[in-house]
Amino acid sequence: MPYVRLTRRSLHTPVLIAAALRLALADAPAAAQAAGSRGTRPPTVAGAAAFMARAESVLNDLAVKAERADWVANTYITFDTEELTAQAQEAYGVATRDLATQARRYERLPLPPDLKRKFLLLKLSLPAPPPPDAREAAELTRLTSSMQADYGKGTYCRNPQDCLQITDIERIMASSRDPAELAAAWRGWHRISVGMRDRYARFVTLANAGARGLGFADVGVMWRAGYDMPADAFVREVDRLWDQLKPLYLQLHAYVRARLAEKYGPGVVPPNGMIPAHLLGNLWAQEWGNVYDIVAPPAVPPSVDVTALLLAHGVDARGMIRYGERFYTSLGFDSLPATFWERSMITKPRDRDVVCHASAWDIDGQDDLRVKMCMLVTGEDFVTIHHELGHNFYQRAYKAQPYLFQNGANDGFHEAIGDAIALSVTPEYLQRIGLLDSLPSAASDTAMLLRIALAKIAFLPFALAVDRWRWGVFAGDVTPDHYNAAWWDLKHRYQGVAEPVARSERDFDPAAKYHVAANVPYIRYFLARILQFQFHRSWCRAAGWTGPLYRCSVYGNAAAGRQLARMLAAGQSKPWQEILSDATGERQMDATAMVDYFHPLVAWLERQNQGKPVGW
Ligand code: X8Z
Ligand code: ZN
Repeated sequence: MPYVRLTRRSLHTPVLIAAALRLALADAPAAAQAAGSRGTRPPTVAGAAAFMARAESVLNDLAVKAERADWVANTYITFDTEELTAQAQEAYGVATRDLATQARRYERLPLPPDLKRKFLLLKLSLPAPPPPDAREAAELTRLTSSMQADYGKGTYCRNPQDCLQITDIERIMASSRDPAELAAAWRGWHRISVGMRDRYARFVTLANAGARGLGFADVGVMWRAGYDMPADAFVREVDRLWDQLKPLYLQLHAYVRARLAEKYGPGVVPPNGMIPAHLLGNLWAQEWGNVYDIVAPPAVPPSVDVTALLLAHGVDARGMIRYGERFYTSLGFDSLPATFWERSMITKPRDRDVVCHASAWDIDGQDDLRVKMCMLVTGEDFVTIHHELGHNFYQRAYKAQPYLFQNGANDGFHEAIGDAIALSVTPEYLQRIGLLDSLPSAASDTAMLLRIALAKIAFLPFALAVDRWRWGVFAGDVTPDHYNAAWWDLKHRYQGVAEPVARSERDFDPAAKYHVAANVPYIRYFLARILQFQFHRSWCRAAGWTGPLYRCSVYGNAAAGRQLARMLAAGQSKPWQEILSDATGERQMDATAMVDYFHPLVAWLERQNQGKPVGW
C-alpha cells in the first residue's frame, strides 16, 4: 500500500478485469454471480476462504499496474499520463467495489477472525469508492486524477515573465518577513483551487454514492470506520485526545501571537485575536517552524539549526537520505535496495510538471520502494525524509503479509513511524554522526523544544480542521454554497488563525491543500502526532533510557529496533489496539507522552504568557 496515495493497485483493461472477477468468483454458482448475493448453493466458510484468496491475488496483480501508471502520472504530468492513471484507478476501484459487493454473500458466516478481518478491510480499502453506475464510476476517477494533476501544475504568476511554483512559493512563505509580499504569495497560491470547486462538489456526490453502495451512510462515515471501533466512538476518541493537548496549543498560540505582534505591530497582529495565516511561515499555517527566528527566546542560548549544519557539511539531498537510511540500518533493518536509488524522484526536475508533495511508494508490494520528493537542503526536509523512509521501511516489513494486511496497523501508525524516528535526531545524535561539533548547554533546551513545538503542537488543530471540514462536506452538513465559509469557521475555531485577505464563495481554499485536491484522508496525521511520541517513549524505555524524553535518541539501539520491527511486520493483520499493546504494552492512543515531552516548555510558556491574553 502506497503512502501518501489514492488507491491500492489496479489494472486497466476491461477485458482483464472481467476475467479477473470471473476467476475470483469461481466458487460462487452462476446464479449467484448474476444476482449478486443470492445464490442457490448456501455459502460455506471454505468457500469464503477460497473467494478471499482469489480476490487478494487478483487485487495484488491489478494494483502493480495502477501503481506504475500513477507513478508516471505523478512524476510527469501530461494529458496522457493523467488519462492512463484515471483508467487504472477506475479499473482497480471497480474491481474492488465488485468484490466487496460479492463478498456480502459470506458476511453472515461464522468466519475465523483473520478472514472476517479481510472481508472488513476489503470493504474499507478505497478512499473514494466508485458509484454503481459505470459512467459515473469513470467520471469519479477522472475528477480525482484531474484535481491531483491541477494541484501539481499549480502556478502563481506575479507577471507573465515571473511564474512561481509551489516550491518557490513555499520558500517565500518561509523566509519573507514582508506582510504584503506574504499576502500576495498566499493569495496567488490559493487561486490554483478556484477552478476545482465544481469538480469537488461533483466528486463528493459520486463518492458518496459509492460509499452508500457499500453500505455506509457517506464517505466520511466510511473513513471513520477504519479504526477498529465504531465510527462515532472514533470521533469521541479524537475529541478526547484533542482535549488532552489543547492547553499546550493555547499557550503556544498566545506566545507566538505576542512575538508576532511585537514584530509586525498590533495593527497587523491583534494581541487578543486570531493570527493572520500568512505570518506563520507556511502556506497553510500548519507548521510554524519557519518563524522560529521571530519567536526565539532572546534570553536563552539558541538551539541547533539543522539547516545550517547540513549546508556547512555540504550534505545534498541524496546525502540526507543516506543519513536517514543509516538510522534505520542502525536499528537492524536492511539497507534500501539499489532500485530505490535508481527509480526515486528526489529533487524537482527542471523540465516538466510533477506533483512535488512528498510521498513514499511501494510499487509491487515487494522490493520496488521509492520516494517522490522535491527535496531542499533544510532541517524541515531532513525530518520529511525520515518520515518518508518510515513508510518505505514499514512497507517492506509487512510484505510477507497477505495483500489485505499489507498496511499500517491503522493509517496513523503508518504516518507516525518516520516522525518517531526523527524525534531521535537530537543534538547528541547529530554529534555522534559528525554533523555537530559540540553539544549546546542544557540552557538551550527551551529553545530546542520551542522549535519542535512549532512543528508538532501547532499542527494538531490544523489536522483536525481539515477532516472536520470533509466529514461535514461528505455528511451534507456543509453544502457547496458554504464550502469556503465553513473552512474558515473551522480554522478560526480550532487554530485561531484568520484569512490574510477577504475570502468569499468564489474561492475554494480547502483544495489549495494537497490532501483535499488528491483526496487523502487527513485525521491520520493528527493521530500520528500523538502516536509518534508514544512510540518514542516506548522505544526509549526499551533502550533503558531514564532521562528526559526529548534528550533520548534510540540510534543504534537493538532492543528498540526489535520492538519496532515486530510492530511493522504485523502490518494490519490484527486490530491496532492489539498491535500497539503487543509492541508497547499500551492499548490506547495516549497523549501523555507528548505532554511529558513538552512539559518544561509548557511551564516556560505559561510564565511568558502570565498576565497576557490566552485564546482568541
Ligand atoms: O503529507 C505528508 C507527508 C506525506 S504522507 C509528506 N504530511 C502531511 C502534510 O504535508 O500535510 C506529513 C505531515 C503532514
Ligand atoms: Zn506520510
